[in-house]
Amino acid sequence: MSLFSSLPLLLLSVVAACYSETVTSEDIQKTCPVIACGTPGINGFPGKDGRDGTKGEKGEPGQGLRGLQGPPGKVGPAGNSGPPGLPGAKGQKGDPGKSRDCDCSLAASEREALRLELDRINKWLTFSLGKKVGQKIFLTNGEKMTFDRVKALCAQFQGSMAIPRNAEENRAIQNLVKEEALLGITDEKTEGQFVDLTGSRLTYMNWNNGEPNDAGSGEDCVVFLTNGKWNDIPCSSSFLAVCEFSV
Ligand code: FUC
Ligand code: CA
Ligand code: CA
Repeated sequence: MSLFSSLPLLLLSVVAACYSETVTSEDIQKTCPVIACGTPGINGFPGKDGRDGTKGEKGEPGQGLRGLQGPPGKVGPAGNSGPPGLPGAKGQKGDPGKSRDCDCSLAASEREALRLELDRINKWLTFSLGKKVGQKIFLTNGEKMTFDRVKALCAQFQGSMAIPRNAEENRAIQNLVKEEALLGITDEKTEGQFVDLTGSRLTYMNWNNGEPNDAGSGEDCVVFLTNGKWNDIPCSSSFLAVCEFSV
C-alpha cells in the first residue's frame, strides 16, 4: 500500500481519535500532533454506539408469577333485539259498550214505556187496515203512477213495491185494492223471465189466462187485476201504487 493511498485512512483515524468522548486532553497532546510518515499508526479508539435496531418479535410468556387481573373493559355496543315474549295475562273486563239499537240517554223504564206505546199504535193500524200477513203489511196511497215512480215512492218510506210471495199475500192485496195495481216484478232484463227488484226469480206466480204475452210493442211490467190474477203491461202505463212494509 503506498503512502498516498493509505493517507486518507490515517487521517480518518486521527480525526476519529480527536473527537472521541473517552479521549482526555492529555491523550490528545500525546497523539494528535504526532503524524509519523512511513510508519503505521496505532489503532484508534472504538467508535460511538450505533442507532437502535428495529423492534424484535414478541417473546414467549415469561416464567415468573402472573400479575393481578386488570380492571373490566368498556361496555360493548347493544346486541340485536330478541324474539317476541309470551302473551301477557288476560286483562280485566271492560265497561259496558254502547249499543246502536239502544238510546242509553233514556232510562230502562222510559224505553219500556215507549215500546209498549209503539205496540199499541201498531195494533190500531193493523186493526184499521186489516191487511197484515205474516210479518208484512201492504199499503196504498190511492194514487196512480208509473213503475219507476212507485218504486221511488216505496223506497222513500223504507218499503218496497208489493210482491205477493204466496196465495195468502195475494189475497191480502186483493182485499186492499179495488182497481189494477202495479207489482214489483219485471222481465225488462230478460224477456219472459220475471224477477223481483233484487233480480231473483219468482217462486210464486198467479198469471191470468194467456199472460204474460208481452203484447203490442212489449210489456215488461206487471199489474194485479181485481180478480187477483196478474197481467204483463207496458212499464210506461200508470196504475195504483202499492207498497209493502215489514212489521
Ligand atoms: C191483453 C193483455 C195486455 C193488455 C190488453 C188490453 O192483451 O195481455 O197486456 O192488457 O189485453
Ligand atoms: Ca215482456
Ligand atoms: Ca199482457
